[in-house]
Formats: sequence, structure tokens, C-alpha cells
Amino acid sequence: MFNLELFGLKLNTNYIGRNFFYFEEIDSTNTYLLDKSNNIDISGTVVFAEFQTKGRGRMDRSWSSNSGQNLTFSILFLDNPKLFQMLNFLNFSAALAVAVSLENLYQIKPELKWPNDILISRKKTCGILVETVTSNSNIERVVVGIGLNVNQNHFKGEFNYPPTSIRIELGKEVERERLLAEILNNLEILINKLKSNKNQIINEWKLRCKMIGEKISIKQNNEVKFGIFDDIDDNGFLLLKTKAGIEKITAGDLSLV
Ligand code: BT5
Repeated sequence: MFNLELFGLKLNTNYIGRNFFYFEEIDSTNTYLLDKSNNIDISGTVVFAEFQTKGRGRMDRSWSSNSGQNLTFSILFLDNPKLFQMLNFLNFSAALAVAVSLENLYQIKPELKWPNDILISRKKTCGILVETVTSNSNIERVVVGIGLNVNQNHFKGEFNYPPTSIRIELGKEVERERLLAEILNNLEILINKLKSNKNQIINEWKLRCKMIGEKISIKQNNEVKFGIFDDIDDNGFLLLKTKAGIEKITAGDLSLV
């Protein structure tokens, strides 16, 4: 059982997580915050669930996570046009917040995989899903969803990348309350940095992305592209070096070749 009091004691933010909703079970924490009819209109609100019946990944893929063992939560951002122009970097900031938290608390050295994954020992331990609600082409709500495998010991089913958890990698269970608070504390700091200097976020992200310079493939729908991961550009897009030159990749699934 998640101890809300313990979490509250470790939370050190001004706004992220100050409004907090806890669910034993929900369809998806992202879906809940995207739905305006739930009347949640405080920026920084966090929705946390012990179990999601319809946890989602990108392109309607699913996120599966055992009940009560991991962290599955979403954060709502409102009224922030400057931040909303940098959604790719919000994704990067969230990944960095998780990576820095794992480094600080457990001395784990996670690797960041473009665009939205966090790996430990080259296995997926965390996925991030940033979604928006727009009206007349204005972004009204932004929801950042994070699924992090914490204390789950076994994974059953089909995975597009081998899964792992902090417990598997560390060999012991960790306190989810402290970890969630640390992630939210770091996220608020990184978002403040992002607003003043997005290059700092790109650089911090690139430091932890060990695939730059490697031969990769990018799967986009039914097409697969091959090349060398050249760099990340100023918009957060991947630059793929092919025989034809440098191609800008805005979305897709990356694998090492
Ligand atoms: C992601 O998508 O990795 C984003 C996952 C975001 C999940 C969070 S949980 C809280 C919030 N509420 C939601 O409903 N979603 C967010 P993508 O890159 O498309 O990867 C999805 C793929 O990851 C699936 O098709 C599986 O192959 C794999 N997968 C599913 N569950 C996994 C897990 N627990 N660990 C590792 N891989 C998993």
C-alpha cells in the first residue's frame, strides 16, 4: 500500500504533486487528466494509480504493470504557453527527472533511449507518454504520464524491448514513496531550467544517451530506416545519417542494429 504521508514528507515542490489524487484502480491516469469533465484545473496535479486497466503507451499500445508494485502516474500542466512550445523537451525533462532520481537514490546509471524510454542494463524500465488536449489549435492541457517498473520481479507477455525493474537490477525492493517524491522534486527543477535554457536539458539528456554514434534502425508504422544516430537537433528530433545525407526523424521506435 502506498503511504501518502511518507510521500508528502519527501515532496519538496512548489506546485507539482501538491494536488494529488490516489486511485487503487483506474483505466489510465493519462486518460483521467486529459478528460476535462473530471474538472481538474490545477497545474501540477498528479494522478497516481496502483493499477491501470487500460494503461497506454504511444500509438495505442498498452502499458502493463502489476498492481501495487510500481509507479504509474500522470502530471497535468496548464496555462503555460512557453512550456507548451517545447513538448519534446518536456518529454526529455521527464526522462531526465527519472534518470537523475535513480542515480541519486540508488547509484544506478540509467541510459536514455530516444524518444521516451529509460533503460537499465539496456532493458526498458520506464516509458513516458506526453499527450495534449487542443482547442482551435491552441494547446489547453498537457499530460505527462510516467510508467516506471519499480518492485515488479517478473514480466509476462509480449514486449517490444526486454523489460526490467529497479528491484531486478538492484537485487532489493525500494521505497516507492521516496522515489516518486524525488522524481517530482527533480521534474520541477528541470522544468524551471527548461524555461530558461533548453540547451542545458538537451545536453543533460545527451550525456545519458549512449546510442549517439551507433548504428540504429527506426521503425515508423511499417517502414524501417537504417543509419547512424548522428545527433539530436534543437527541436529534440533525431538526426539519422544515411547514404543520402542527414534525415530528420520526428517519431518512431529506435533499435540498435
Ligand atoms: C511508452 O510507450 O513506453 C509509454 C508508457 C507510458 C505509461 C504511463 S503509465 C502512467 C500513464 N498512464 C497511461 O495510460 N500511460 C502512462 P511505448 O514507447 O509505445 O511503449 C509501449 C510498449 O512498451 C508496449 O507495446 C510493450 O511492448 C512495452 N511495455 C508495456 N508495458 C511495459 C512495462 N511495464 N515495462 C517495459 N515495457 C513495457
